[in-house]
Amino acid sequence: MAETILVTGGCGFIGTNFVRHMLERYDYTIVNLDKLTYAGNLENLEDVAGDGRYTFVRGDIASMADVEGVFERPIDIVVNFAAESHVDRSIMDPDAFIRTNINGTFNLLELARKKGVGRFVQVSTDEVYGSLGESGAFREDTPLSPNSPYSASKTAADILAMAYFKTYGMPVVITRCSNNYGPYQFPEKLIPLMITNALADKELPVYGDGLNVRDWIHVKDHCAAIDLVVHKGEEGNVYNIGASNERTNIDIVELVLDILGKPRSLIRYVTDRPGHDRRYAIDSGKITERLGYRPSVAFSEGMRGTVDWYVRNRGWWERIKTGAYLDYYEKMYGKR
Ligand code: NAD
Ligand code: TDX
Repeated sequence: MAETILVTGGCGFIGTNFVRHMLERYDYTIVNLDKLTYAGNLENLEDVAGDGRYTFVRGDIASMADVEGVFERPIDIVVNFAAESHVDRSIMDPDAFIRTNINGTFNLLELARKKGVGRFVQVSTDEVYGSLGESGAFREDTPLSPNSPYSASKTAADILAMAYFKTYGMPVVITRCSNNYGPYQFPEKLIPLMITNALADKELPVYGDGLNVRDWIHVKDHCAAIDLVVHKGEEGNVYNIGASNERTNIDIVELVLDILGKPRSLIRYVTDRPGHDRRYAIDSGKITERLGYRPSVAFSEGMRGTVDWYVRNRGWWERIKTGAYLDYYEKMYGKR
């Protein structure tokens, strides 16, 4: 019988792309456990909902009962994407970040340990390393130094996962990726927020001086790297994932405006994010050398394709940018 992968958070941005990536390439049975928070959208996987190899289970990783329920079926591999993922929300209201990112990961580790799961991939982030100065890049041995409630909660989960490897010999592997972009990203994050605001001729809010640097990777390359880690990653190891595309935020915003043929006058500089990390850069040398990872999407093409996706899928983001989203937007940007 084909092995079963439990993907958590499969209705979010990266999880959606990963479920599709795996179904297209392999014969695994995939169980997607997702709470359907504001960031989870069943519409993202409508096209695979009828695939006999795919099952959706609505549930909360922070509820032990929900996790026990999903583990009633045999699970061979866990890939844990489920998280509260937006730094600004973690600053406004950290509670859910602690619950989901820490307690939720703990519940999954516990059940995976009891059931003897063969592989546990904890999808983490480069933000656990904190902020860089003008030079250098994060390596796997860079000390952990998170600065936001979001990154602190992800760091706690990483440390817990590694303790399960050291104490119980659990087959844990951790991935730490840089900033993703691509289709299905929720329009609270920089790139989709700027694309969708520009398409609606709304102001583009740039924090601080716009010179913070992020290292961008197309979500396809992130999914391909996780695929490698699922199949070839060595237990007890951390793998950084990136694509060597450092850009200032203002460069990104101007690129979006240029692709769409919209005026620079839409840009508005706003009050900075508290504790705003200045620069991220990923050294992917380890995964490249040990697992043969190579990013395949050139940044300029990836950005054009992404902008094009939001142009073609206007209904997708217009349905999101209503109700609770508008309340969030007003709270976050109204008086900024
Ligand atoms: P997202 O916010 O788009 O999606 C998160 C998904 O998790 C949603 O479907 C949501 O409904 C689900 N979820 C949230 N709380 C849950 C809970 N308690 N129980 C079950 N499901 C729950 O996030 P994303 O951008 O796709 O990120 C996925 C993972 O990748 C996260 O762990 C994040 O930390 C990590 N990551 C993201 C990036 C990035 O640039 N987006 C970069 C590196 C790592
Ligand atoms: O309106 C905005 N204006 C702005 O200037 C927003 C939403 C963001 N920014 C800036 C802040 C950051 O310097 O853009 C940069 C990117 O911001 P986000 O898209 O919020 O991403 P970031 O804070 O870098 O975190 C992301 O990368 C690592 C993801 O959200 C995390 O889930 C991932 O772990």
